[in-house]
Amino acid sequence: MTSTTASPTGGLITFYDIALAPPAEKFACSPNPWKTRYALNFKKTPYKTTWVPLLDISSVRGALNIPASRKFADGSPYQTLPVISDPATGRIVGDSFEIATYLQEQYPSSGAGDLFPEQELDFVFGRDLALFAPLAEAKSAEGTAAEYARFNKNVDAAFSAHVQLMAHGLPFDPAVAEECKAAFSRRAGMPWEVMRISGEGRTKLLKSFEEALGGLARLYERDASGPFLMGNGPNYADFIVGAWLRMSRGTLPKEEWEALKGWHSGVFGKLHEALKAFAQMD
Ligand SMILES: N[C@@H](CCC(=O)N[C@@H](CS)C(=O)NCC(=O)O)C(=O)O
Repeated sequence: MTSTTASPTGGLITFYDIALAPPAEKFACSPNPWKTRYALNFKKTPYKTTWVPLLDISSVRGALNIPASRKFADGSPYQTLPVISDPATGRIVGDSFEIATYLQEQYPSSGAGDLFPEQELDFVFGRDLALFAPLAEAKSAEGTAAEYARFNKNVDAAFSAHVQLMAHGLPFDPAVAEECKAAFSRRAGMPWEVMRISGEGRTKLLKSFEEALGGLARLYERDASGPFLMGNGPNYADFIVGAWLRMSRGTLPKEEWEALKGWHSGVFGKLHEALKAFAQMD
């Protein structure tokens, strides 16, 4: 478990999200923190956001004394956000999936209710990924949450396989942009400029992205009333997809984001629009 317990004190939950270009609220597009923001807003659990600059994540998370939730391919710890710290219980939780299961267990009937209603989430992205840091397994998932954990991993994989379309669109803080690019290049083991994809390669990868999202779109077509997987109310599975749509919106060139919203009968555009009701920031 990527969590720890301190003494309960009372007060608001602190939610740690990644600050990219200022103002942080405008450019927030990190998918895992977005999953948490959607979940917190759904649960209506009062919280305040601490914006952590990308290059400060290791020191901020390190000071919270929780283990890393991911590892780099060489086995060394990869310090990530989101993290929440809940003074009502003293719990500090440092993995988006574990945060969602924590909120459900701790605040079962708060806000809009159940984050994990029972449903089949049979979306599989079968391709092997050569990522600089393998995707994390959610260890704590049991019961209905286990189905969501599998879904989380497959959705993460489908989007991560196409993240090269997004990397050069990341809205870095101009004051530290060069350091951020250098950090990403180091991890990926290639110069920043080599990570850029354009021309025919880009057209092919976009096509692959659209196809990869086809299986996901079919789940959205199950309940034609939409815009969410189970009709007119969202659950954590919608937040997983919606969080990656936030990343796509924040990093893809405008015309590609507009196209994505229209793929597969517009299910993703409609989902993104409907999730705005759960996207408020403090
Ligand atoms: N398994 C973790 C993964 C978190 C994760 O990968 N976070 C990314 C942002 S979406 C991060 O913190 N990246 C920081 C960096 O790349 O330096 C979770 O679900 O919370």
